[in-house]
Amino acid sequence: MLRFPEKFYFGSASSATQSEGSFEGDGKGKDIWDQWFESEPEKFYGEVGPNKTTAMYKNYKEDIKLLKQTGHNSFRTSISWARLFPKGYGDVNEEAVKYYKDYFQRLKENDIEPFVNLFHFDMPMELQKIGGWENRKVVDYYREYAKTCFELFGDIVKRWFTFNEPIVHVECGYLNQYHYPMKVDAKLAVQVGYHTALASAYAIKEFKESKIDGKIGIVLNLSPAYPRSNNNEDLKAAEIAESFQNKSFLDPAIKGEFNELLVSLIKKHDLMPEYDREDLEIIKENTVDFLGVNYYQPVRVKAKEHLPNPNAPFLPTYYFDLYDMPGKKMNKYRGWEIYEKGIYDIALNIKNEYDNIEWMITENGMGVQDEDRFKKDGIIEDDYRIDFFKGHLKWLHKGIEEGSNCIGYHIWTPIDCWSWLNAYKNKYGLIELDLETQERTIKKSGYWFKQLSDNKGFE
Ligand code: BGP
Repeated sequence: MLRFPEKFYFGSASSATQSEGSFEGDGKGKDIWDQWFESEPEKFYGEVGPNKTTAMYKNYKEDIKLLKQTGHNSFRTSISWARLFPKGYGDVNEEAVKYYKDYFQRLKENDIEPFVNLFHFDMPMELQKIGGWENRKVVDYYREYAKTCFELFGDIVKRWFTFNEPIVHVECGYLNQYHYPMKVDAKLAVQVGYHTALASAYAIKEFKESKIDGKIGIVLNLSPAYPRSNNNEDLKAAEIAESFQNKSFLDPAIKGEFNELLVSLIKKHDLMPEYDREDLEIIKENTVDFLGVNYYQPVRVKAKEHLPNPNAPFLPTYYFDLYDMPGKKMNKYRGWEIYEKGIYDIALNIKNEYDNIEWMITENGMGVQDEDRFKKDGIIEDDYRIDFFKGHLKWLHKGIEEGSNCIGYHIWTPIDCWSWLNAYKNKYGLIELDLETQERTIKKSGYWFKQLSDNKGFE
C-alpha cells in the first residue's frame, strides 16, 4: 500500500469558462472566448462554444454532492473576471458576488477546501479591446480585481492562485495562433509575459496587505525538457527549452527575478519589453507562498540541425528542435506522451532548485476521444485512467519520500468539460457528462478516486 501524508489534498480542478457556462449568468460581461466563438465558430471543434458547458453556474449545488461522492477534500476553480466586473473594471456585478460566495461557502460546508484562481485564460473583452495584457493599464485593472476578490471572498477562501498556466496565453495568443488575439509577434509576446508576471506580483502584494489568513500561489504547467543525448549541443538545447518553457515564470514567481539565460536571449533578439525599475522591485518583493504544477507531458529536444530561416518570426524553437523519441509511451486515445517519472523529476527539481517550496499537483489527467466505446452497463470503465493516475502517484510518492514538500494531487477534471478550441473532443472527467440531457454519471475512475482519497493511498 502506498500511503500519502495524513493531511493531503485530493481533488480536481476546473475553470470558470469551462464549467460555468459563459452566457448563463445574470449580467456577465463578454470575455475573449465568448467573442471569439461568436465571430469564428468554425475554429471550435464541432462548432461548440463556451455557451455549452456543464453549466455549474446553475448546477453547482448538485455538483458539489458529486465532488463529495468522488472523494474530494479540495477543489480548484477560477473566478470569471468578466462575471465579477462585466467591463473588467468599474461596478461589481452583485449577482456574481452572491454566486461565488454561496459556491465557495458550500464547498467549505462539505469539507471541500476551495482553491480559487483569479485568471484562467479569460480576459474580459472590454479590456482586450485596449490590448489586454499588452497594455500596462490592464495590470492595474487586474490588481484592483484581485484586491476586490480578496475583500469579498477572503473570509471563506484560504488558498489562492494568481494565474493558471500564464505561458499559455503568451505562446498561444502571440506565437502560435491557438488563443485570441491570434497574433504572431515575439516582441508583444515578451511584453505580455512581462506584464503577466508583474500582475501576479501585484496581486500577491495586495494579498499580503489584505492580511487575510491564507496562502497565495501560481499554477504553472511544467514540462521537463529532456535532451536526446548527453552531447553538449543537445544539453544546451534542453537548457534553453527549460528556460522558455519552465523557468520563464518559475523564476520570477519563486525567486523574484527573471531567468538570466532567457533574458540574454530576449536581449539578443532585441525583444526587451518596456518596464520600469519600481515594477521590478515589486516582482522581487512579492513571491509566492506555494506553487501549483500542472503536469501532462515532457518535451523531448535536440540541437538544431538546420539554421532557421532568418526571416521567419522568432519562436523559442529557434534554438532547439523537438524530436520524436522512439519507443516513448503514448496516450493512444489522445496523442500525448505519458511519462510518469516526469512528476518525480519536477518534485526533486522544486526541492533542490526552488527552496523546497510547498507545492502541489494542480492538474494531471488523461484525455480520451470517443470515450463512449468504453461504456459497459451504463458506466464508463476507464481502467486506463486509473492506471494513468497510479503511475503518476507512484512517482509522486517517491518524490515526497525523498523530501519534496508536496501537499496535494488534483486531477483534471471532475466532470467532462468544454475545453477551448478542442471543445468536447477529449474527455478527462471522473464523471461523464451527457451534454444534451446534462445528466452526470460517475465513471469507474470516480469510484476509484474516492477509495484513494479515503485511504490516503492505494494498493
Ligand atoms: C490545461 C488547462 C486546462 C485544460 C487542460 C486539458 O492546459 O489548464 O484548462 O484545458 O489543459 O487540455 P485539453 O482539453 O486541450 O486536452
